[in-house]
Amino acid sequence: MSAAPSRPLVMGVVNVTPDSFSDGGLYLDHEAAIARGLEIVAEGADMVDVGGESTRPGAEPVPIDEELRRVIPVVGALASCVRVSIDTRKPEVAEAAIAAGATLVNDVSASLHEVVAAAGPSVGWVAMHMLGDPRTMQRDPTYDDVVADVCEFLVGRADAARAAGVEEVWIDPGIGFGKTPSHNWSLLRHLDVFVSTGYPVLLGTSRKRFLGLVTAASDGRTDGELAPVDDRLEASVATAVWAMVQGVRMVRVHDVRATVHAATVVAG
Ligand code: HH2
Repeated sequence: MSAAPSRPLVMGVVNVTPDSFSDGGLYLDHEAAIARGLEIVAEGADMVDVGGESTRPGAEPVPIDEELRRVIPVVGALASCVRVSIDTRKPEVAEAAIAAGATLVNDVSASLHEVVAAAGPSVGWVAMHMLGDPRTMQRDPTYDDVVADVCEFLVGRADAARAAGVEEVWIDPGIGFGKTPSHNWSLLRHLDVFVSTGYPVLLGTSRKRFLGLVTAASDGRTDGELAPVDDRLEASVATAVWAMVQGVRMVRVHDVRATVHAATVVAG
């Protein structure tokens, strides 16, 4: 594995699921998932994020055994050629993925820091903010001040992880996880608040619904229609650039090659 580049980092997504909002069903087969992982490494991904449970709004939880069956062979196969992160909310899956070679736990529940601490200093942790759980999170999400509330929550979780002994701690405001489009835009406009905490910031906007809305509006559709997920590349790269310019250190994306090009431009 090569040393980390000086540009902002790009985490490429491989969802080993039947139902993820963007790539659901494409990589459910282990061979297809591993091939996709290798493809995005060739495209320049610094890390591959392997997930076995969709967390899109309304998604039902996946049983532990099924999530393990989906992800562990993929983590094991990719870990010898790239840094692998495991996208999970389950301690059992995090532990098994670490044993298989994952060195980052991408935790959308921000609750697994003790599992990560027990794994020792070679394993890092991403604390992401989500309001409630995927089944209910988009039912009228409400905040006093979305930027302050989310940032306060994340710093509390990150401080707890550091106190427990986790050395590498990332924070992620969780775009689309219990947020209206207006909340998402507020968070994007104030990423500097998260950057100024001193914790490295990860951001995932890639192909998300709110970008489907602006893309459709930009095409002249004003009826709340969404652009299809495979027509959200420009909007996704635009938000990645926006984030990187504000100091976000890693973006989580489906379109790796275009985002690596953008990150290289941002680094100058
Ligand atoms: N978004 C998704 C999943 N995991 N992890 C972090 N840290 N940040 C994110 O914004 C984030 C995440 C949702 O995207 P995807 O995995 O493509 O979809 P699904 O949840 O339907 O599998």
